[in-house]
Amino acid sequence: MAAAGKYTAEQIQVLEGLEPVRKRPGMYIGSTDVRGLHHLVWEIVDNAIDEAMAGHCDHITVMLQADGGVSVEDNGRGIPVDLHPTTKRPALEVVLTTLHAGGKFGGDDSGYKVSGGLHGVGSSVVNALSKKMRAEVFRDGKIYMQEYARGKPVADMKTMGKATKHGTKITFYPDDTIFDTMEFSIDAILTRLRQQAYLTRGITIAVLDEREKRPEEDKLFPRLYRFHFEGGIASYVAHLNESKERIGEPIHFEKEQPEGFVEVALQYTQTFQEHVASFANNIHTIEGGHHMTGFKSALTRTINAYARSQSILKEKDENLTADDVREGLTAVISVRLKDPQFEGQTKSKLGNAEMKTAVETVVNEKLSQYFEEHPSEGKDIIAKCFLAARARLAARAARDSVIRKGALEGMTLPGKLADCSSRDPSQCEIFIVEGDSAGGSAKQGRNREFQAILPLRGKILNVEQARLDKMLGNNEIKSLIIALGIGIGDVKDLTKLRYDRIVIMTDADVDGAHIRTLLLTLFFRYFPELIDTGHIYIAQPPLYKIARGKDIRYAYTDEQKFNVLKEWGIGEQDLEETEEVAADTEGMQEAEENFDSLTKETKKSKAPEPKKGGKVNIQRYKGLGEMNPDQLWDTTMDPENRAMLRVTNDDAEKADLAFTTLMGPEVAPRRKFIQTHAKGVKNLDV
Ligand code: TTJ
Repeated sequence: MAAAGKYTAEQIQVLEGLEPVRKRPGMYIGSTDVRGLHHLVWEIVDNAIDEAMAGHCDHITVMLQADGGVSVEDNGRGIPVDLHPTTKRPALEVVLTTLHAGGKFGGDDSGYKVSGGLHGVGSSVVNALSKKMRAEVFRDGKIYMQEYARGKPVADMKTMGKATKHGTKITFYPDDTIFDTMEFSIDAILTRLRQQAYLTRGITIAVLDEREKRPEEDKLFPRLYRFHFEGGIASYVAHLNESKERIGEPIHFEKEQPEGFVEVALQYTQTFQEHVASFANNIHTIEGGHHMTGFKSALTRTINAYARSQSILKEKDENLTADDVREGLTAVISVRLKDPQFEGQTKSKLGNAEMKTAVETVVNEKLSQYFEEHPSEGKDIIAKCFLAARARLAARAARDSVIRKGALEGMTLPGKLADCSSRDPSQCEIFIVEGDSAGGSAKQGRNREFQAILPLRGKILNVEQARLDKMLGNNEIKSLIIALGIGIGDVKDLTKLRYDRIVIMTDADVDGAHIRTLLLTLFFRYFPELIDTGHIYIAQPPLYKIARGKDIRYAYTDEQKFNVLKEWGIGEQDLEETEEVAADTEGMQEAEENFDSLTKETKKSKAPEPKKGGKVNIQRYKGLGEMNPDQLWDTTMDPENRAMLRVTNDDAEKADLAFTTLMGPEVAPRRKFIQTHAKGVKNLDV
C-alpha cells in the first residue's frame, strides 16, 4: 500500500471506482466473516483517530444503533467539502466513493497517517460494502450531507442548514449480501477502542450500544461506555497489571527523535510473566520489529549498567540476560513515524530499521535517569532481575539433573492414574483433578473409554509460588509428565503425547487457583508447544445449581443464574431476598467440609412463590467434591454439555491477562472473566 500522508487533493490522479471492492471484499478487509464486519468499524474510527492525532479533535462517539447501523462522529475539522479540481466533485464525495482516496486532504502534512496491513484501506471501502451510508460534515457553520448506497451517491451533496459544532459523522449499514454475520460484538469493539484510547492520551472515546432497549442503569450491560486516559499508555500498563503485585508506579517517558516519536511505559510485577506490547502508529505490531528490538537491548544495557554502578553486579560477574530483565515486566512501546513498513506473516512487524536506534536512544537516556531519581524502586527492580537469573540457573541445573538421572525414562505409569481404555491419543483426554475426593467423583463419573483421571494432591503442590526447579523435583509433576508421555527438556517428544486434550479441573477457590497457576506455569514454561497447538484446557464446573421442584438448571456465571431466575419470573427485588442455601451433602464431601457447612449459617430460601412451580433453591458449588459423579459428568465432563476454556498463547495480551485473572487472588476479576468466556469451548484470545 502506498504511504499515505503525502498526497493532497490535487495529487490524487488515479481515481478508481469501487467495483473491485464488492467483487473481492476479502482483498480489502481480509474476510467477510465477523472479523471483516468489525474491520468496517476500525476503518472509520481510524479516520477520526487520525484527526485526533493531528491535534484537531478530542472526542469520538461510536454508536451501535438499534436499526443495525453504526455511526462514528468526531469533533474535528470535518472532511473538506470544496470541489476537487480534476473531478469537480466535492472532496467528501471523492473520499467516500473512490478507491485509494484515503490520503490527507487539504495539503496538511502534520501528524502521521496510519497506513499498513489491513488498516487505512479507506473509508470508501466501507462505503462500498455498506448497503447504505450517510456522511454529515459540520463545517464553517453549515451542515453538509450526502447519502450513498453500496458505494454510489444517491444524490448530490447538499447543505442542511446551520451547524454550531464542527466535525464529521459517518453512519453506515453493512451489506448483508456481503457479510456472513451482521452481529457486532460489543466486547470486541470495547477492547479495540479502549486500546486506541490508551494510545491517544487525552481523547475521549464514547461507545453507545442502542441495540437493545434496556434500562439506563443496567449494571451487567451498561449502554454507555467512556474511555479517557490522561495517563495514556502508563494507564494501559496499570490496567494490564491491575491484578498483579507491582513494583513502584508505571515508568513513563516520551521523546521526539529525528526518526520519529517514541513513547514507552513500563512497570515490573512480582510475577514470572513478561508482557511487552508494541505499537507503530497505533497499530499493534504483534510480531514486534525494530522498535521492540531497540527496547529490549536498551533495557538490558541500562539495567546491567545500573546494577554495576550500584556495585550490585561485580566486575567479574556475568551480566543479567535479556530474559532476566524481562521476567515480570509489563511494558507498552508506542512509536509514530512517517513511513511505516509492516512486514512478516501477518504484516504486523515493524520493518523500519531506524526505529531501533530511536527507541534505544530514548530508553537508554530516560531509564537511567529514572534509576538515578528513584534509587529505591531501582533497587527493587534489580533484585527482581537477580531473582530471575538465579531461578534460571537453578531451573537449568534441576532440569539437567532430572534428565541425567533419567528420572522420567522407563518409568511406569503412575499408580493413581486411572487411564482410559482407548489407545488412540486423538480420542483421549486426561483430567488433572485436584484432590482425592474430586478425583474419586471424576473416576466414577467419567467415560472410561476415552477419559483418564489423574488426581493431584493439592497439599503437596500448594507451596506458595513454587519455583520451577522445585516443580521438577515434585512427585506430582513427575507423575503428570510421565502420564503425558512426552518427556521433558532434551528428551521431549511431542509425537508421544498420549492425550489430545489435557484438562485442568480444579476448584473455584484459592487453592484451586494456586494449583492451576502451577500447572499453567509448567505448561507455559516447559511445554509451550502444547499451548500453541491447543491441547490445554481448563474445565468449567458450574457455579450454581438452581432447582425448582424437578427443574434443575446449572449456571456457570452470575449472569446465567440471573437469567434462569428471570425466566422463572423472579424479579430483581425478589432476588435480593433469595438466600443461597447451603449445599446438600450427598456425594463425596469430606468430613471437614461437612463440618464447615454445618457451622456456617444456612438460611432457607425466602424467595416468594413465583408464578408457577415450587420454591427455588440455589446451591453455590464451592468445590468439585460437592458434586456427585453424575453431576460432575453432566455439567463438566460430558463433551455434549460441558464448557471448557482452551488456553492459547496467540494474543499474548489477552492470554496474559486471562492468565493472571484466572490465577490471581482476587475473586471479582476472575468471575468477570469467566462470565465473558464460559459459553462453549472458547479461546482465551477471542
Ligand atoms: C483533512 O485535512 C483538512 C481538514 O480535515 C481533515 C480530515 O479529513 N479530517 C477528518 C476526517 N476528520 N474526521 C474525519 C473522518 C471522521 C470519520 C468518523 C470518518 C471519516 C471517513 C473521516
